[in-house]
Amino acid sequence: MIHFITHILLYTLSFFSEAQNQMFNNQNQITMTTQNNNTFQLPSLAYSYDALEPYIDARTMQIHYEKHHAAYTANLNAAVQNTPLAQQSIEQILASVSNHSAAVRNNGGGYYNHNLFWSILTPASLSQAKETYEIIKAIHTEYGSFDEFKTQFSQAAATRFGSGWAWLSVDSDGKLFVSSTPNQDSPIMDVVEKQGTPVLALDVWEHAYYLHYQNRRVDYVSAFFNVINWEYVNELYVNAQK
Ligand code: MN3
Repeated sequence: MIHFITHILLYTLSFFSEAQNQMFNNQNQITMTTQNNNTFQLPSLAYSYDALEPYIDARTMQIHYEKHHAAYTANLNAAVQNTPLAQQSIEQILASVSNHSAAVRNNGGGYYNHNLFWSILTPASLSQAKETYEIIKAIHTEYGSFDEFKTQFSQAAATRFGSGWAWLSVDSDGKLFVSSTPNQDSPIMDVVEKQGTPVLALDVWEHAYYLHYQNRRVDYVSAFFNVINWEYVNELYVNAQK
């Protein structure tokens, strides 16, 4: 009898924790694009600070999220407060960013880019580029091989002078393209050379890697490929095709 009760209890607990994870994930996705009371919220992370070790270290993650991302969020809120922008989504704001202040461009970009960056990362044990994913099929079609895509993306990340980002995005014809942007600019902004919907992002600001990698940006870029959440990148790719 006790054995039976223990069994039921364990089953109930595992069900509850599954439901909680689901809730956590959903919340994470929702906060990416919405606001509460016209205030942009720092999204919750779906993993702990040390979950991406040894590729991205816990101290870098903590400072990056709690200090850098939190500052972009606070500064964005300050920049849009009491303006019509406070009623818009971050995607809407950035799509017409050429009309807005440098504070909106830099902090709005910083807010959006980091939201995306955290969501496309996952512990190495869960990082799987499955051949059945539409995004992986498209990478093969577009670049000939996964390795060729990796080379082009890594080159974009390595050669971005100073601070910025490397991207894989979907253009208006539904095709993939690799690009890089300076500072906190992003492919969804109307100020970049080529606009698109980003599905993969890599932060190459020194604050993203210097504690662990110092000047070795190339090693950080290569490590990044171990902690990509391809399942979610695939979801973004499929949505971008609609
Ligand atoms: Mn950053």
